[in-house]
Amino acid sequence: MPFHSLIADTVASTDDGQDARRAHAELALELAAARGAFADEVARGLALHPKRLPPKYFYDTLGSRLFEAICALPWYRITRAERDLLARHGTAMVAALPQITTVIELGCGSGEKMALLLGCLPRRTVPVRVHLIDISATALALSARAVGALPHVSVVTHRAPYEIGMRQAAASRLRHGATLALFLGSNIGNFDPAEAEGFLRGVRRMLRPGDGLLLGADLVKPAPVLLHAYDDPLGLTAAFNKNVLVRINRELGGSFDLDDFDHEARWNAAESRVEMHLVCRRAVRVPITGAGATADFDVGETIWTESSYKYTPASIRAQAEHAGFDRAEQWIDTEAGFAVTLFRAR
Ligand code: AVJ
Repeated sequence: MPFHSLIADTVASTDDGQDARRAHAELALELAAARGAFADEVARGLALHPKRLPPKYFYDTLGSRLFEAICALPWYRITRAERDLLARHGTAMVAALPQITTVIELGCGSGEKMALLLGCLPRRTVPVRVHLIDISATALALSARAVGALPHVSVVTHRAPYEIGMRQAAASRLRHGATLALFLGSNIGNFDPAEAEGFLRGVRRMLRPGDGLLLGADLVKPAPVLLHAYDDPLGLTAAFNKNVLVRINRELGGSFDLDDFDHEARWNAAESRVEMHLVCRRAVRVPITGAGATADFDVGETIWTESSYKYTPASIRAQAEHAGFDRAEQWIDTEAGFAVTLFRAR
């Protein structure tokens, strides 16, 4: 994707306002930084011990499609469990807030869940403004299509990291009515505890007292079950993991040989997280010209590409309450081990 079309995407989709020119300049800077950040984060992450890459870079076009496919695997139950909870209890979830005029989804995926919840809103004649925030153009396009087709709904897409998207959405939010923020799919699992707290505080700052946050989180379950979800017998998760190397090769002139790396999922019980790694099978030197870096690997050395923290119903509540939310209600699929919790901004 050429850089100028990144800017055009975002500008075209931000709220029309008098500040469009200033917004354009700011966005150009922010997106230039975001673009350069991939090279920087790759160079920095591969210089760490253990080597690390941020999971947000999984989601190029192919990565987003691989993730969608993972969500259909029998061993990966997060998406279906959450969808079932929303389908069964969506009406109660949205009824817990006063009239909702704004819904903001952080990491929108396919838009299916958003569409489901919007369908649960009472008085469907009141216009609802939907903000979709995602770094994946594919996810935004899918989501905007699903949500934009609904009556009385207007969609604003923000192709941006969470923090930037939240700032844009908050700046252009409607004055009247309540806002419901959605952070679903256990996306919170990618954050370590300190990051999760910082993120939740950021969401809280974007909201006003009485606004809601609907948070989906995967629960701790037996290790073999967790490992099957992150190392599936069809090899989709392995492909999803290795795709980040494909992306580095393509976008940053990397020279990873995919055959040198194996996918591995580990359950770290002490930290309550599933870790995904790419394990190097032999000693290799990998130049990445576009990042101005060379990564040297020993046999068995890994790149730690993702953490998926697993929660308990109580640990979810504790964390959000610590960040300035009151809990309204919690819905749990005990069989799949998944919880959706509604918090209210204090
Ligand atoms: C999208 C971050 C929730 O951690 O379960 C799926 C991503 N990684 N399989 C997760 C993922 C491997 C997923 N999240």
